[in-house]
Amino acid sequence: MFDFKLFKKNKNSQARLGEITTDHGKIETPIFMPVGTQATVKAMSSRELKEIGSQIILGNTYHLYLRPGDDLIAKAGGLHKFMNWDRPILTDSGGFQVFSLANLREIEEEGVYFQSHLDGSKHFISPEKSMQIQKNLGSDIVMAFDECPPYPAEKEYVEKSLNRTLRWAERCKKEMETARGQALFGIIQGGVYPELRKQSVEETTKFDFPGYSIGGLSVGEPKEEMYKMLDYTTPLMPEDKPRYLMGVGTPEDLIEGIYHGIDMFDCVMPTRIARHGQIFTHQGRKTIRNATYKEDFSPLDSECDCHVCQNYSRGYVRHLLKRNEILGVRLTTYHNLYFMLKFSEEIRQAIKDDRFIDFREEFYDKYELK
Ligand code: PRF
Ligand code: ZN
Repeated sequence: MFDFKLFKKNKNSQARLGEITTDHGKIETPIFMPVGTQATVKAMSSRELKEIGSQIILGNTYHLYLRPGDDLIAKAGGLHKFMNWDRPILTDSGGFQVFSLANLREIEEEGVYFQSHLDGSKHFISPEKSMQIQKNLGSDIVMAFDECPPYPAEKEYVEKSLNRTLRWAERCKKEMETARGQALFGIIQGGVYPELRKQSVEETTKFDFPGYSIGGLSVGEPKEEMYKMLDYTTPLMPEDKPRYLMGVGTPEDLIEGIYHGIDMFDCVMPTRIARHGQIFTHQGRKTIRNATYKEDFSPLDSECDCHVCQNYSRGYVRHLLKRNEILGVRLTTYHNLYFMLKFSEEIRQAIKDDRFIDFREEFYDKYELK
């Protein structure tokens, strides 16, 4: 079971309001998806994830295949059961992680040979293998096995890679024919070359996937370049399918992505910076570890109504972080994820009320960009 309904389109931008239905429930879009690489959103229990309103989380083929192994997770009854998460899960295919983490990778037509970033052991992942792993995990949304070229990369290389990704997409689709209740998303590549993005959209959509993601962005190119590519690419994509911008998800990226018609985002940033003592506020990012906050007994963000902001002060959280107390990281993670989810909800409400453009303006007026 997989369905996408488009409820509303914003008049003065490409922002959209929609809803995805999966076997594990519905997802309102636009949405931010917390990242749970190792079958856990770091520092968050599934009860807390529900408490802050997470509708869908992300898992990673590459990491779970290496440890604890997808066969073990299958034995446990799938990833949902293994990690006690009964709402939707999206899994990335491993392609991107192999390219960014593994050592000595070798890309061939058949698939990718690589050595584990953990112990150097040798492995091979093909489109078929990635699909088999994701079938074992039992995620609701499965990503095609693609190649994400680095930035910068020669146009010739990006084109070659793009065509291989297309041939891999076909193999992924074939392998998923036997899967039930799992929707396979195609991935648009093409680097920062408009003609290649266009070709990728045209060829990938021929497979009629239930959803499409934009990959290969936020890989080191300037932000302006990423927004330019979005501006060019999303209007070429089918209106009636969800659009997912992979690995992108700061507050400002959400605003700009949604402005350009993106429905789904994921990013490790909110949880990663939380572990380094940084928090989101309506005024921008703040490093709560800094001495400035030593005697600050106000909430992390005075405009946030999360459990942490209602009950703990900046000074206290700073003390916990400085002492490396486990609770410190739990509290900053909880707040940062709540911030992203509440922010998504406010954007959905703004689209509903026909005031997305005003909302965007108000955000930039207040939020200090670094
Ligand atoms: N492909 C896949 N996963 C990804 C990316 C990609 O291009 C990116 C790029 N931002 C993040 N995660 N499969
Ligand atoms: Zn808060």
